[in-house]
Amino acid sequence: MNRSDLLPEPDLPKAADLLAEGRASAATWQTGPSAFLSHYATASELDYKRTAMAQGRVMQHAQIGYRDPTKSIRAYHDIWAACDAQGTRLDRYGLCLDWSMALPRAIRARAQRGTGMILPTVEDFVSLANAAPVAAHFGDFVLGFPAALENTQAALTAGATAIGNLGQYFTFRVPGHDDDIEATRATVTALGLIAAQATPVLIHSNIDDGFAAQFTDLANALGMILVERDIAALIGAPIGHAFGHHFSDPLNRLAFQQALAAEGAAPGTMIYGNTTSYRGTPSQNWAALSAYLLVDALGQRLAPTGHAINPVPVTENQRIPEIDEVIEAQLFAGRLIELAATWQPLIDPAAVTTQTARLRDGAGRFRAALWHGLAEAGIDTADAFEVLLALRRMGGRRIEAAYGAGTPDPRAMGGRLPVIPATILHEIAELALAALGPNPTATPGLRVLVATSDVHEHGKMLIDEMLHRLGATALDGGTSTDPDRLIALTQQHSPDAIAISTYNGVALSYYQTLREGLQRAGLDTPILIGGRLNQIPEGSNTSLPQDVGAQLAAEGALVCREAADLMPNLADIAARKAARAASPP
Ligand code: B12
Repeated sequence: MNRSDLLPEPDLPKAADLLAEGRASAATWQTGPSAFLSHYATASELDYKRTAMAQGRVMQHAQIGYRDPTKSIRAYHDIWAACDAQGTRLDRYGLCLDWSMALPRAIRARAQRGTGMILPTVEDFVSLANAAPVAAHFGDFVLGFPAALENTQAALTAGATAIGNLGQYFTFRVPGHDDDIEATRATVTALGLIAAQATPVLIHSNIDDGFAAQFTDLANALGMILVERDIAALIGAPIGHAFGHHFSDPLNRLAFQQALAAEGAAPGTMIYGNTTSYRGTPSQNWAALSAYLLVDALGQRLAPTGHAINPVPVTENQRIPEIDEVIEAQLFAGRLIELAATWQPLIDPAAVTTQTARLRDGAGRFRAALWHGLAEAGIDTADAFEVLLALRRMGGRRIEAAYGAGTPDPRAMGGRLPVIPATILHEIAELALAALGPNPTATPGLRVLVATSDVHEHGKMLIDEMLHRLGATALDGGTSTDPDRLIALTQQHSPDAIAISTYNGVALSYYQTLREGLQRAGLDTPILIGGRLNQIPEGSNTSLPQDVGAQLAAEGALVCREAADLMPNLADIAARKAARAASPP
């Protein structure tokens, strides 16, 4: 990799100027008071976390963000009150902004909306974050996007002292917006504002939103945390990480947490729920919840890192959870934290220590190789703007292949044999085998263009794997691919079918734009669509998206509720292709 490929622009902004601009705006934008800060007489969540760590108290995190702001405010208050009444302390809320919030107010109205919360004004941030004495964590769609500065200003005014999400900066894309220089400029300026606050404000980064979602090796995920910490040091602000979405194996979950403790990467923000293991009914998901939450509670007891633990409601794989379901999960966590103490003697410290050492060793090598590689490529490693933009443009897959801790091996998925394989890879392979069944009918010769409408790419990885096993060709349509790009790729490659995996509550509008564009281009390529087939109806202020499967089918989409639906659809497409070949027009 070299500078001219990564940063060909002659006049990039300088980090020092942007940080100075951000620092200067601290004269106007300061951390406001909040119900949380005054209730606990603390200056910031960082101080509060340090106190909890010293006391050995395990903290709790809940994720909320409904489209209807009044419902979000009600949730903010009622979840805290219900837990408080039962003696369970809810420490923090992760506030889930909608992805349209990633764009500045001036142009937000024309942005595509997802399923999350829209807070139009600074006052809306303030009203929400003061509805109960719980720390407000603005963790999504703030840092990393064109609206980073104005959303950070609003979050600070609301008294939030944890703001993110640096992980999203590296991997997320807002539909129709590809100006990465603008996103980086806004992010670095916002970081300058954060660093200049009189009270410490944590930069939050969910590593599973970032490159850890793409890496095949957990050691590299830990290494990336260390690299992001180095970047935060360039900025002069503390950083706290979240992890956990993609870790289903308890030993690795505990070892990763202990490695963070040993690296002094604490306090962290929260440990995310291992929600990829929610695949069943609510009753089955309670088992998945207990399996990850118990080890998270134990980790905080054994070596506190200040991460709050996150009991994700068991309906999360079906829909956005309701307020009473969040309360239920929190009360469950409160009791589980108490019971966790009795499990402590069952932990094998030697096994955890060995795994922790392997992780740290690999992470250290990744960190050193990545910094060395950046410098060698001609990137100014003292300039946060250059480093951030170069890493984002390299992307997780290239970074892992070039600088990963594992031994190079062209047959391995990430280009290297992982030091500690990411569990999601095994899980996808298992899902593919289960969906294919014992004797799947092969469809050799079929070429399918596979893409996602947003950042969720496990569905795509699964379909790619299944196509491969069926002898078909999976053409890479990319992740977060706009319909226009997919139309261009269809014209270029003439696939037999397009397969889309979509999760962001845009299934119908995405399909309609794609279908119309293909028609205009004179193409009638079959479109298979799966994932979360829902959408909040346009103009509706209800908080929950509605299923659009029937509408999609009525408009000609091949609706796939499960991965196994791929096979009958492919068989039909193959049969029609064979018939066309037998009797050409
Ligand atoms: C993992 C995950 C993430 C990861 C994704 C990492 C990655 N690189 O893929 C991360 C952490 C990055 C993430 C981010 C977000 N996520 Co998310 N995420 C999930 C989660 C936990 C699992 C989804 C998944 O990968 N499943 C694995 C696949 C293989 O299984 P499956 O979904 O059951 O799919 C089956 C079928 O549908 C089928 N299938 C899927 N696609 C296709 C396609 C075809 C053609 C076919 C044939 C079949 C098929 O195959 C599977 C097996 O049968 C779900 C919740 C859950 N437990 O389902 C939320 C979820 C999808 N996320 C959600 C949201 C809101 C977000 C965010 C907006 C949150 C935020 N505020 O930041 C962001 C997205 C931002 C963006 N720019 O796009 C919502 C979507 C809400 C909705 N539409 O109703 C969910 C449902 C959580 C929730 N209940 O709120 N997420």
